[in-house]
Amino acid sequence: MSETESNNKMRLYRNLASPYTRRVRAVIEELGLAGQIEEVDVDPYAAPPEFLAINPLSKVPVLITEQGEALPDSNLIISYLFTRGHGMAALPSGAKRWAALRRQYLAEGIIDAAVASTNEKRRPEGIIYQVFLDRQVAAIQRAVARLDEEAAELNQETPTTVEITIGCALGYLDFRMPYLEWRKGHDALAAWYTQFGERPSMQKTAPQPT
Ligand SMILES: N[C@@H](CCC(=O)N[C@@H](CS)C(=O)NCC(=O)O)C(=O)O
Repeated sequence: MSETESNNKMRLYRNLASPYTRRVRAVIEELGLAGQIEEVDVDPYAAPPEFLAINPLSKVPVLITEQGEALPDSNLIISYLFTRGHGMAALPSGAKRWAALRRQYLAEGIIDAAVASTNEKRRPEGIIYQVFLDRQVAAIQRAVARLDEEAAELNQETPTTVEITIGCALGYLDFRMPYLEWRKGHDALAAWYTQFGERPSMQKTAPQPT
């Protein structure tokens, strides 16, 4: 069956350990779009041929739109989902917008560094590059410290993509790098996350080993 012949639902290719997938799935929950999207598990590292036909980069998440367009990136997908549902706060305007987007970018950077570390640690022991791992940890720690300084700026009741991304980044640290103990010395961010993590969108998308 081709993408366009399907039942007009959107389709999300996902991996339940992936923090990029989680951002998208949490937004789907917040926007009330779950009933319009069929989810399909894929292991991007196994690069199955039918998935490569959808995304030559072999990365998840990928959203197939109702028109059969394959969107291969979490930010691209989230932009598309915002045209399909309502219920999340828009980013602030003016100067606050750039501060908010900067925080989101820091959280994306935490995710990138933590995923890169996880992949590096999967190499055969002799070729794991410790200098690279140390650099990722340092970047994560500095970014967590910055977000902690700015925790008062984070919304609790009406999340934007900024809060969703920060929640997914911190959840991924708990999942893959708990030994970093990111909460230590970051009381404000830890307190924000404890409450934010209770949201159904966060609870339903908690990372799972795959
Ligand atoms: N920029 C992409 C990154 C997606 C990404 O790197 N996903 C990882 C899973 S956590 C993946 O599929 N990796 C497979 C690979 O790199 O071969 C996004 O935001 O969606």
